[in-house]
Amino acid sequence: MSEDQEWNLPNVTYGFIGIGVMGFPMAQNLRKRIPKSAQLVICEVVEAQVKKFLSETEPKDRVSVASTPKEIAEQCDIIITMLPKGPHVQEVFTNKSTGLLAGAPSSKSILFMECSTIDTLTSNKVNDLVTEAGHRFVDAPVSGGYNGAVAGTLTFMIGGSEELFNEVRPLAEAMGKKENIYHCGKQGAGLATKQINNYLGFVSMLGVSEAFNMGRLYGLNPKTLASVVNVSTGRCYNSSSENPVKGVTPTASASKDFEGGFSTELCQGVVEMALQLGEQVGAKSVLRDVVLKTLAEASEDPRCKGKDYRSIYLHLADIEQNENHV
Ligand SMILES: *[C@@H]1O[C@H](CO)[C@@H](O)[C@H](O)[C@H]1NC(C)=O
Ligand SMILES: *[C@@H]1O[C@H](CO)[C@@H](O)[C@H](O)[C@H]1NC(C)=O
Ligand SMILES: CC(=O)N[C@H]1CO[C@H](CO)[C@@H](O)[C@@H]1O
Repeated sequence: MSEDQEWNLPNVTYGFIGIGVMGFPMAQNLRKRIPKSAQLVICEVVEAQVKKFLSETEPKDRVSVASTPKEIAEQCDIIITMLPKGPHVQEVFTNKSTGLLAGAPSSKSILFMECSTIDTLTSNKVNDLVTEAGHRFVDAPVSGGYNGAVAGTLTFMIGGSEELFNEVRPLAEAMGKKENIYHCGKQGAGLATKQINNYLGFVSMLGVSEAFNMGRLYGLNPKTLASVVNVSTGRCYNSSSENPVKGVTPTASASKDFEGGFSTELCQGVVEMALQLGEQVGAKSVLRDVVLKTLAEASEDPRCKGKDYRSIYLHLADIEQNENHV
């Protein structure tokens, strides 16, 4: 079996918009796995990212650059977008002079795989416009962070019809982990799933932080506490693998003083989206106000700002430094 057959991707023209922190390695992995003779057209506002991408590919790799999303739509059959926020997605799709829909010919049906983490209402709106114009759209947010994007082991949460899911699955596999490609339901369900998971992750981290701060103030050895929690009802991913007390889990972000990872501000954005979603569907939440307030405060706290969100522990414990329990 040739490599091309292995990835089962059609020999068409691919577009990738948003060559940022996540988009860059995702587009690189895509280039490696689409057929050799297929063209990849990229579009990115930050000039330096475009230069870097081109410098890391060879002419035989068939990568070209478009200056607007419109040009991408004119040339491409499958288009992936990976953008920071809802307004960027809206602009890229709907700008009357430079947007994707301005360039998408009515003579073909383009497949849009929208990987940004944005609110479901914006995604629904864009989906409606794309569908009305005779094209196809799925929301396909990812988790796994920068490292997952580089390694090609991302998790994809996909929203759209069964038929569309089957169509985008090979694309997701080219950038993610085969076992972690999920069809979450109809359009919007991928985003809802991602946001709800992040909400739960944050709430559980908050609980772990409060618990370990109580233990600290009582004078418990955090490693012993963690060992008991790990085999008891309090156990969760974050208590066992991402303990916020430095040294309890050597590979945890606490042991790197919360450098890198999923920043408090990004976490705040996604959790806010999740809670908006909860409100839209009328889900009761007793934690809502506390969670929003805590995240708003933490994202202004120098101990947490720009750091992995698990630094919420320092904010809650009101300590400057994590003691090292190695
Ligand atoms: C569309 O794009 C043009 C060119 O980038 C920009 O000047 C204009 O403000 C955009 N229009 C909207 C409605 O955002
Ligand atoms: C549980 O806690 C200990 C700390 O004693 C830690 O080393 C270990 O990795 C934790 N995780 C699991 C799954 O046991
Ligand atoms: C709050 C917290 O630590 N969340 C993490 C808990 O574990 C899940 C599972 O991997 C992570 O995705 C969350 O980020």
